[in-house]
Amino acid sequence: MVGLERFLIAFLALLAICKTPWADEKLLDASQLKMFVDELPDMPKIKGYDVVNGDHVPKSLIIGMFHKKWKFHRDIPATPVFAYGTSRHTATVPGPTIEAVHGIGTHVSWRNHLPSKHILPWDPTIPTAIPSTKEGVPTVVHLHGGIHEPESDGHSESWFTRNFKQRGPTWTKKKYHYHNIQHPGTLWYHDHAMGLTRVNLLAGLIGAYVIRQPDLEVPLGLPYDDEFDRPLVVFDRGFRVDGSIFMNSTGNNPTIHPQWQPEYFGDAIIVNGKAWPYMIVRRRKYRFRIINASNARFFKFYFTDNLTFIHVASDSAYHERPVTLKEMVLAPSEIANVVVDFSKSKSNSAILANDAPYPYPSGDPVNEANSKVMKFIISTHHEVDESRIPEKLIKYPSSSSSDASPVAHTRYIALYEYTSNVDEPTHLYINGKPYEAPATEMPKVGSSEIWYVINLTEDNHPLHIHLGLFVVLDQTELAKEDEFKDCMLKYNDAIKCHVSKYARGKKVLVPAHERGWKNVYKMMPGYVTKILVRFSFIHSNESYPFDATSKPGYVYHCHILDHEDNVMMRPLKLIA
Ligand SMILES: *[C@@H]1O[C@H](CO)[C@@H](O)[C@H](O)[C@H]1NC(C)=O
Ligand SMILES: *[C@@H]1O[C@H](CO)[C@@H](O)[C@H](O)[C@H]1NC(C)=O
Ligand SMILES: *[C@@H]1O[C@H](CO)[C@@H](O)[C@H](O)[C@H]1NC(C)=O
Ligand SMILES: *[C@@H]1O[C@H](CO)[C@@H](O)[C@H](O)[C@H]1NC(C)=O
Ligand SMILES: CC(=O)N[C@H]1CO[C@H](CO)[C@@H](O)[C@@H]1O
Ligand SMILES: [Cu+2]
Repeated sequence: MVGLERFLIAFLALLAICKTPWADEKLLDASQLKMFVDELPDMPKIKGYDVVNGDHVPKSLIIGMFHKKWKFHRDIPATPVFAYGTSRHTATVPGPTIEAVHGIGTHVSWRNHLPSKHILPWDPTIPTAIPSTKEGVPTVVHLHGGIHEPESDGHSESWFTRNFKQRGPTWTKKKYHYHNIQHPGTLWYHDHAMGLTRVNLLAGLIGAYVIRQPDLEVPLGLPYDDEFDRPLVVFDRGFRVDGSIFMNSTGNNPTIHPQWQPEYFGDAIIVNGKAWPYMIVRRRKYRFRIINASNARFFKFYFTDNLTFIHVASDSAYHERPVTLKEMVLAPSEIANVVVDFSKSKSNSAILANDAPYPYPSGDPVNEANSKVMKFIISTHHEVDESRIPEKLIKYPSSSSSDASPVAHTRYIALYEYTSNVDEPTHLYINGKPYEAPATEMPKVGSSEIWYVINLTEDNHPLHIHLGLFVVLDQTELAKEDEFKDCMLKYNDAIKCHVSKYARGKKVLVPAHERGWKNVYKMMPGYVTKILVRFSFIHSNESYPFDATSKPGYVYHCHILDHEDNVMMRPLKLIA
């Protein structure tokens, strides 16, 4: 072979192996994508029960996590994702919607079929699940809003890799048991592995779960069947031109945490796995179970024409009465159940839009791309709509402070953010404690507690408590907050720092549609939010049919996933 040919072959080989980093990182400009070109998908439905001789009986499901490609938009090349499904072929992003029936247990064997390496950059310097072999993607599934045993709660350290080859320190079993004996409502399942929650959800490990109680819900008259009662799983993503999900692999403090960034935002708004989809609707009422599955983006939803949201449930529980809203703010992992009556529209289409600044509430305003969510194309045909909005929904006892069960304990939960010498966040802690510090929140099974959540940071943190449900009682601004913060940074003790002396500023009313039982709430910066947390069912006085005190216990955390991972999460240990 002559020298020139050799040189050329070597040169071409080199070109093939070293794509320029610039080409790799070339980002897709979301504002160049055409909106409303893909139809809203309906995710596959899986029944979490069997029917034998007309009766509902428990069922066992096997749901896997698969590495595959997913089309997020007509003009975005297929994207490598991690997806839940009964097979690789049927796996979707979000995953299948699991439909359970009140009182009938669902058993799920969650199977990890993921490759040896993650598709997104993760940061080994924050407390993270790392298999001893350094091979495999740790995963563990949490059913958000579920009332079930600790062994099936998807504890962050109960992770496992492909074929259960490697298992986390608190791993106990392969098959999870969801009792489904709580009140009916909308839940969602998602990954919860230590330090990897943000990347595992970004990769696609998300899905809806609905508990239905027909004898209680059908008489309400709300839209309730497959066609008119639909989950909308909303999240934001950024992409590269090759279709892959873009996540910045350089941290904001690269010398401390090479990759971790405090909040992930993408410009493309995805609903049920499609960017800015459209949905053809009939001129009648629909019910949407809107699940905010973003890492950090808050949404403030409104319609561009005069349609309203009739809010019937938030998070997992129905309200006492419907609340009509022109706009509604949804924090990460908050759930809104709304009815939209398209017969009220004067036109043939309506755009669901968003105008929440990011980070919320004091960040950048929305742009053309992330200000639109989806489009509804409304049939011109007028029809008879048998569904209705009842005046009264469901009243749970003790949903206000006056008729609550006696309060067994009062706790102060302070949220801290720490910054580096360049004033960039390095990590966030609850009560100044790392996740590994022994549990300090140890409520009694069946008890109610008052928690004062004190936000000492500049962000709004959606706090999520596993197992328990809570009612937001009030939100009070901290006066002379700098003085109070100085004291807290020194002593980390709200009583010693006289929190009651400072919590005497402006009171912010809890919006009507957020006064019911919740499992996530937005903790306003500079405010003390007082919540009543209940560690028992809200619909009955029966005790849990499982041992809530068993290992590995539960957790509570901020639901901005990037905060939760580093490490705005603490153990929650129930005691007898
Ligand atoms: C990634 O993050 C780094 C550090 O915060 C920043 O300097 C850089 O501009 C980011 N890159 C992109 C493409 O956003
Ligand atoms: C969704 O939740 C994320 C994080 O919890 C939050 O930042 C975002 O604003 C929420 N978006 C909507 C539309 O509710
Ligand atoms: C929306 O309602 C307002 C008043 O409530 C009215 O002025 C406006 O014309 C309405 N717009 C449409 C598109 O119906
Ligand atoms: C639980 O018991 C209390 C008092 O014993 C009662 O007021 C309340 O209505 C009961 N709740 C339910 C759901 O039965
Ligand atoms: C008590 C306290 O420090 N609160 C902080 C909460 O957030 C605001 C910003 O919205 C800060 O200015 C406060 O310092
Ligand atoms: Cu947070």
